[in-house]
Amino acid sequence: MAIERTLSIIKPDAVAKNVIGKIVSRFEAAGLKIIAAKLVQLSQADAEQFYAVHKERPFFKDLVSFMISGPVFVQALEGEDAITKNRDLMGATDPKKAAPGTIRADFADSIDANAVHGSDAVETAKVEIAFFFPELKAR
Ligand code: RTP
Ligand code: MG
Repeated sequence: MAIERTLSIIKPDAVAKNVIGKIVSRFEAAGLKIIAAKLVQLSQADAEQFYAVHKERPFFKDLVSFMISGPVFVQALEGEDAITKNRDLMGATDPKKAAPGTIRADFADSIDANAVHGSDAVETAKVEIAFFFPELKAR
């Protein structure tokens, strides 16, 4: 299996619940290393650019307003099979459908306030990591 990098965002709902540490512990326990991290308040333009792939979707406006409703904790994670591993730890987008023991099952309230974001492919991970951590040397 390949060493990969992925972008994780702990969304405003989870930051507000004070569970950054609990979520980060799950990444660490799964062998994912944090190679960059910061707490940031996204602007509307940041959130619109970050989620640009969804701009024609009906939920886009709500997604952007939610993502700027408070600070987010952004991390670049590195490890074996990091993209899939992170998506497995996160669970399904809708917490009602997320498997027990996943981050979304344990910490998310709704499909909008769903605790975490994770890159979904090698190419998107590259773009998303460069968006938040342009200083990180590409591997
Ligand atoms: P993310 O990008 O945040 O990691 O989430 P994801 O891959 O599991 O889901 P995605 O399809 O990329 O959607 C991005 C975010 O938009 C919100 N969403 N709402 N109301 C809806 O039907 C709906 N569908 C998606 C979710 O907050 C999702 O995380
Ligand atoms: Mg997605």
